[in-house]
Amino acid sequence: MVKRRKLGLFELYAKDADAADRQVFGRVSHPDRRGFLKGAGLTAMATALGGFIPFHRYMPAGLIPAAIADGTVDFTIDGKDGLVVLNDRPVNAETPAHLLDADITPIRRHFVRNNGVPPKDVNVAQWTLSITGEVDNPMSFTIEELKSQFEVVELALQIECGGNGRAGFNPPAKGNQWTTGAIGNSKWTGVRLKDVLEKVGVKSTAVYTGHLGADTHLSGDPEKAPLSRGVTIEKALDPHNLIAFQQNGEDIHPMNGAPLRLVMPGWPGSCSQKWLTEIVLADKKWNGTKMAPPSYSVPSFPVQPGAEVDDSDFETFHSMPVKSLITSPRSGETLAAGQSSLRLRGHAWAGDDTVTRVELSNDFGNSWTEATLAPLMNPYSWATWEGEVTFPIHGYYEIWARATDDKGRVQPFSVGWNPKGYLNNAMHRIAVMVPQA
Ligand SMILES: Nc1nc2c(c(=O)[nH]1)N[C@H]1C(S)=C(S)[C@@H](COP(=O)(O)O)O[C@H]1N2
Ligand SMILES: [Mo]
Repeated sequence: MVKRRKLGLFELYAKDADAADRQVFGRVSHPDRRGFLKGAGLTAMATALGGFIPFHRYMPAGLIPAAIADGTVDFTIDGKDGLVVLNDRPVNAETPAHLLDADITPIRRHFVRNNGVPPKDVNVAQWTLSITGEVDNPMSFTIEELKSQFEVVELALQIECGGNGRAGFNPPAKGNQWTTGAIGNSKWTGVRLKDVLEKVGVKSTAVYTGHLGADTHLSGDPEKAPLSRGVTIEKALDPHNLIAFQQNGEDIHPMNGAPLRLVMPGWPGSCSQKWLTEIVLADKKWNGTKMAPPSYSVPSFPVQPGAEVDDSDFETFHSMPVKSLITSPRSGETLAAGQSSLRLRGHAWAGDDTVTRVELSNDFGNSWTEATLAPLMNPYSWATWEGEVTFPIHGYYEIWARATDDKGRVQPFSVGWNPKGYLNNAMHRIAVMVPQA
């Protein structure tokens, strides 16, 4: 059973009470923490508590109001809406399935997966991207130069974290407990990575890329990169990889990599370097942070749940597996009295491959009805599907969705365990109550 974790208030306040005040109530009352909550922060607190607080002027900052002290809080990220925060340092937040209903994921609904601390005070005009390593002419480009020297394209592209679905593994795997929401399909505007690589000249010795970004390590150590992944040169030269400077026609959200990021759809999201500053072409597999097993790797043979696996028995995975999501209705709906059928909608995707079919079941997988797939906006976009199920009698139902890819692979009921909790493409299910007529 997947569980959704919000940040506990005490956990939040214990880490950094000032930051907690800011997150929960929008402002810090006083830097030395002896002050009192005022203005917008007070208004936010009163709203959260459901009314005016007569003695607010005596209420110490950093005090967790008793009314919500045993609760959890939706830690808010400016410009994001409805995301469930799994961690606040580094910031990691996923999107509930019903908020991913749009064909194009709005910026405010695109999940956030950070391994470190995003850069502050980004200077867009001075931002440069260097291409180095096994190239004929190492070069640097400002964002303006990228825009003027290469064709600018816009594509709807899925980015899915390799650990999406991790919460479904038992025994649990360490790391962010993503349920289903580490997936997004925004429209990205940028230039093709392929065009830029061809301009600098790819040497025949180049077999791998390495990606570097401007975020910093949680430890503060400037020598350490929080994440630096790469892909095979064949994948890098796919014309659907973008060096992107816009998301849905607007500036990229700061947490999604502004002002410049890679979007490498199909492979784990970690390949899509945010705050991109440099791409190195290497003559062997890139050795940046989180390239080596067990990161983004699974055992090369099935293992018993909970088993210890030697690093040498891991393989780095590439394309993400076929998967689907039910985005409408949201789980837990009760139908109107007398309603005996339900229309459903969602999306499906299959890494580097193509979704050919989506099916729905309301009898725990005993029988299936086929949904209709809308045409793809472009390769590597997710596909939107629509379908209908009918209910023979009142009661509790689960609706399961499963997608099939063009290689005939079908989503499983559950996936084999792996130590780091990657690649969980088990079927998505929602609960529906059908009342007595
Ligand atoms: N520089 C940098 N790029 C990064 C990351 C990071 O921590 N630092 N996280 C990666 C991971 S693991 C994922 S899944 C995607 C998530 O992209 P998003 O946060 O825009 O949804 O960004 C990738 N790019
Ligand atoms: Mo990720």
